[in-house]
Amino acid sequence: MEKVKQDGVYKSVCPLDCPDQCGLLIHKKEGRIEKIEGDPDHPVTQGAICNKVRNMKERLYDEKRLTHPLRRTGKKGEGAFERITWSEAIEEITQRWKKLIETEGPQSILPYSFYGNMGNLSAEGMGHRFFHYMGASRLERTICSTAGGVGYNYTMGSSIGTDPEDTEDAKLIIFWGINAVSTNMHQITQAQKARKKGAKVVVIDVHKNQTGRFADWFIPIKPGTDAALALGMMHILFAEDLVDHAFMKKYTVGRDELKQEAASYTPEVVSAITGVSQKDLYELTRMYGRVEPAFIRIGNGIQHHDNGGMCVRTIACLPALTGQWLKKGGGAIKGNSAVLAFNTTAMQRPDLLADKRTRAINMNQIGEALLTKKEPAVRSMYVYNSNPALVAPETNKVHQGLAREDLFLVVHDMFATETARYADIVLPAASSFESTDFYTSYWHHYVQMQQPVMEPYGESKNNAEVFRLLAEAMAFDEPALYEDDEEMIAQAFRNTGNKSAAHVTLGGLKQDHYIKAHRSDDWLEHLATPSGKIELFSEKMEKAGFSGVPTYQPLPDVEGDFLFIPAPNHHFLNSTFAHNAKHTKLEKKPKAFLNEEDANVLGIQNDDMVRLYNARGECRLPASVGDTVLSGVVVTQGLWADEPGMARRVNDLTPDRLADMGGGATFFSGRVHVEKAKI
Ligand SMILES: Nc1nc2c(c(=O)[nH]1)N[C@H]1C(S)=C(S)[C@@H](COP(=O)(O)OP(=O)(O)OC[C@H]3O[C@@H](n4cnc5c(=O)[nH]c(N)nc54)[C@H](O)[C@@H]3O)O[C@H]1N2
Ligand SMILES: Nc1nc2c(c(=O)[nH]1)N[C@H]1C(S)=C(S)[C@@H](COP(=O)(O)OP(=O)(O)OC[C@H]3O[C@@H](n4cnc5c(=O)[nH]c(N)nc54)[C@H](O)[C@@H]3O)O[C@H]1N2
Ligand code: SF4
Ligand SMILES: [Mo]
Repeated sequence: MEKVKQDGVYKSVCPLDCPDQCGLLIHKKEGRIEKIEGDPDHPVTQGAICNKVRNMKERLYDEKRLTHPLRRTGKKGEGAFERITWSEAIEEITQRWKKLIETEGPQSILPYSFYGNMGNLSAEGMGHRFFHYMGASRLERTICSTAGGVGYNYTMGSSIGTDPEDTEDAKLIIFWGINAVSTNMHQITQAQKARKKGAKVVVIDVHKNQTGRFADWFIPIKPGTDAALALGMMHILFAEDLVDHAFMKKYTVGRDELKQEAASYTPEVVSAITGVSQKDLYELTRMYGRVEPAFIRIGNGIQHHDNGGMCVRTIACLPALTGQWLKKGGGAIKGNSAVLAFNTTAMQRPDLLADKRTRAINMNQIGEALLTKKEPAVRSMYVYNSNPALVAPETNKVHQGLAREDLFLVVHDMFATETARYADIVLPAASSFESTDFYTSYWHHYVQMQQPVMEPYGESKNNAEVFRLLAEAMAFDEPALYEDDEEMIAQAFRNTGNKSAAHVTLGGLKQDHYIKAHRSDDWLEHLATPSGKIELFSEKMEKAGFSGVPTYQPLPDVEGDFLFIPAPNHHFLNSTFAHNAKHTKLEKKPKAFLNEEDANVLGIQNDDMVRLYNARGECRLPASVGDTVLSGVVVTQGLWADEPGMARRVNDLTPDRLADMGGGATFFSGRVHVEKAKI
């Protein structure tokens, strides 16, 4: 293992679940990290980082950080614990698991994890091997972008799009359902460069937030109606012959079917559905049809809806109609992870799972899974890299499930999160800066390596280390469970089946730090769709029970008067930083954005406390009244820490219905009632 770096300045990488995956410089003095800044040598992020991570030091050395294992002494959820040693913790966990495996079978144990640390060893590595070998229930990791991912793949074959470094050459940039000023700041930097060269920036969103304010033209839209807008654009593109026939002939299948479908989406129909005026629809479409290169940044917001998969599948067709994929900087990005695809099979070793029929539980319905006790009941859960008590839909249900007396809960985290409060055993997690790992961005095309730059904080250990200890105590006799970090990284880049990353090796990463994938110039000719082309019509979709051509499906109209969009905020990253004083101070306070017409009707003024409620629960937040949202819409920002007496857990209100594709989450398709709070 590499020795921890001593005083000096070291290259590092941001571990957070953020597309930018910035290169960092860590300044170490007298054994402590004294400053974190951007690395000017990183080809894409070029030394600029967000405020969150500039203040990351406060989080790494926060006095609330866990330093040693804990055992619960009070009631579940109370947060009363006593200190125990690592060997006591490992012994207790494995004794309980051995017994459960004997009496109820390994599927009574469920790992629950996400990308709290995007390192691939952390999130895609030993945990998978360990639980596969055990035969535990599997987790469908669907909370973030699967609906849109599946939808995009129906059109384009895989998660591949424009190289973001080229987008400064675009002349039209559309941010579609993405709050990029907060969530993808270097795409904004590219837009600024493009703008200096004459580009126009359009933002299509349900909330005029920082990104809407950055736009040259902000187009407000009714939530969940974007597929109709895209179809309306296609209608006009075909009608006015603004399409690129030669491109479509060579690179697509299904243009006649699409043209026919789009015919019914007249400007009149589309305007009524979306709330976008016919005039604006024509103007947007003609701009998109005539200005090139035109680039669309497809965000996560449009796919956290019941119809989110189809929505992304539909928008992803637009660049093919106008041939933008061949213009440098044109096209679209939903994600780019296929460009850096590594050998996940070698990392996760699904072959270790003896029973291939082992059940899988959708993480979006974790509350339901804990409460309904489908056979075999989940009797133990091991949570790492995630905080389901705050981030999952229908958190009221999740809390009830976590409070079950017969659930043996282990939480491995850097902080005593809302989830950890229910744990029987809490394990302290080492941060990414205390670990070895490799990072592949899902936006830019670079892979980076992290080597330890900080001593483990207290007794904390990283994810892989804990799984090795657990494997030993379980007496698991499988060499793959004991491999070291560097061996695993080396394996990740062997036999990847991905030519773009064929030159990436462990040695190379150690030496060069930033390695770019080489996407072949003719990538558009070898897409991973069944036809190898861009599929405007998809037989595969028909077989899966969808319409083969893009189509618009309205959101279900149930549960409340207002569509409720609980989006992320600027200074937190999901619930990460929500517990850190510095970041909450910067973010100030949660707000519920309301349209002033609605507020007038309800007698609500700026800063009044409002009560948002539906059959699932309620929240109380200060109102922000204005014209940033359309009438009939309420937007909040951020997953705020759950403090006693403060009803601000927005996910108490969100539905655990699944999206149309990939079992994705529908965070933004819920509805609420709104009233002035009586306090
Ligand atoms: N600061 C910060 N950065 C983050 C995160 C964070 O929490 N904070 N989270 C990270 C993660 S895990 C992810 S997945 C990404 C997500 O980042 P984004 O891709 O930006 O996605 P969201 O922020 O979920 O939603 C984006 C926008 O979609 C809008 N929206 C919601 N519904 C609709 C709709 O029906 N139509 C349209 N047109 N717009 C709609 C919302 O108002 C919001 O402005 O950001 C990452 N980066
Ligand atoms: N209302 C609403 N809810 C949402 C969203 C939304 O837009 N609106 N966004 C959704 C999306 S897109 C996502 S991706 C999910 C994200 O949900 P989560 O993946 O749960 O993200 P975080 O809340 O950031 O929690 C990550 C946890 O991992 C811990 N952690 C960090 N590094 C390590 C490590 O190395 N080891 C271990 N063991 N733990 C570590 C952190 O301390 C933190 O507690 O939230 C979803 N929830
Ligand atoms: S959170 Fe995103 S923008 Fe901020 S430093 Fe990390 S990768 Fe860069
Ligand atoms: Mo996400």
